[in-house]
Amino acid sequence: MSFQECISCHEKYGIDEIVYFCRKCGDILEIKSDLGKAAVTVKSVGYRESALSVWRYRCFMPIGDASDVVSLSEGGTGLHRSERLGEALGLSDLWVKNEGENPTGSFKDRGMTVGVTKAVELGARHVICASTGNTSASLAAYAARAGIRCTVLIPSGKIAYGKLSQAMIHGAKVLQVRGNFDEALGFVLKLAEKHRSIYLLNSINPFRIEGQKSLGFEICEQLGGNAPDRLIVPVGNAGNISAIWKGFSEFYQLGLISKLPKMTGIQAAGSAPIVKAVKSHSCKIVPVAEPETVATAIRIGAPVSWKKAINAINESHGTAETVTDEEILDAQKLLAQIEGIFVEPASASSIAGLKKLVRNGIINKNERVVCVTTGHGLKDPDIAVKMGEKPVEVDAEMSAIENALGIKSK
Ligand code: AN7
Repeated sequence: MSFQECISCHEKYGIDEIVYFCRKCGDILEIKSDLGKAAVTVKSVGYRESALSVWRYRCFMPIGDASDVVSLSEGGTGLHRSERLGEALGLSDLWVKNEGENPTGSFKDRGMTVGVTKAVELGARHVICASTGNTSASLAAYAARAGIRCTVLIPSGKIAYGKLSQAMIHGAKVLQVRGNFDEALGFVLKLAEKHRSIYLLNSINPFRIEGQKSLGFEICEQLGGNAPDRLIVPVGNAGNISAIWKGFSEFYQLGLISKLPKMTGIQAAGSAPIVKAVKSHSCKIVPVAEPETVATAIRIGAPVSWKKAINAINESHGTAETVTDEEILDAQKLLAQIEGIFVEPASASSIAGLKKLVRNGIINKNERVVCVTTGHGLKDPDIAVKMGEKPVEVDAEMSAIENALGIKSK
């Protein structure tokens, strides 16, 4: 049987208990998976023949056998060999795992399909989250799919338009809090404690992390049963890096991979409490009161899963690095123009971080590196329009068009 466990004092809680923080010490929880069941299932024909997706890994998920899954076909995203980008950065074996290919355009769908399935299993009729945008877009879609009420709290005026449009069209109640993400999260945590019928689906909810660990599973399978040497991922609230590490670790425990990758987290320079802690060898973060970055998705000053993230980085002998807004936007353009992969600014921070770490000699040129790009570029069209070459307006005449293209008329 799987159960929930406090990451600090190891107090245990039942798998169906609604508890967000340890009642003994106040720290966050994680799921201890029953890997015995998974060990048997992964050897079966059914497993081998199932398509790559989050629910291929149902045997790793703490969901009851009788539960109907709330799904929009998540996971199974492309792992793209990126030779041209590798050449530009001086790397021989570079891959991009493009999570923008998920149903609502970000990796959050991996967590939400499991989180909302669990919510329905527990009888919840109203789900809530605070969000810099993608979490709210995803929760709104899965709540609509499940036919339950959804409320999202977002920081006012600071979320990308594509994400806001998703939460709105899926019928979520959208509250724009006059404050930043960290303040909005503070409110939803209190609300879920106070009103027990409202189920909280921020990444503090360990069932979300369970869904997101499938990102690590998929990468190993797409590389023919091997982990890469290094995994690079943008870090905001730090749920994803923790989840991917849990995925690699579980595959390792089952002998499905023979080594573990160096986990490498990238934060925006104006919002980098985890990088600061890692670089100063501290086992504690100092929250950033006023986080700032063009990558609004990761504009988070007090990441909830910081302890899990620092543990993943240290245990895997990985590292963490900051990137400036300028480096992020340059990387976004580079990836779009030489690989055809359009990602939002936060996602491009993994590419920008890679570039910096190669330049600084931290990453070896022959390492097999996987960069996770976490969200689709269309999430934030304003930035892309600002960054790209402006359209040239021409008269509706052949000669004007040829002229603009610098082609001689025949
Ligand atoms: C594109 O939507 O936190 O470190 O509220 O949207 O797991 O938080 C988004 C985070 C990276 C950081 N890339 O992941 C939210 C939210 C994109 C994101 C992150 C987010 P975590």
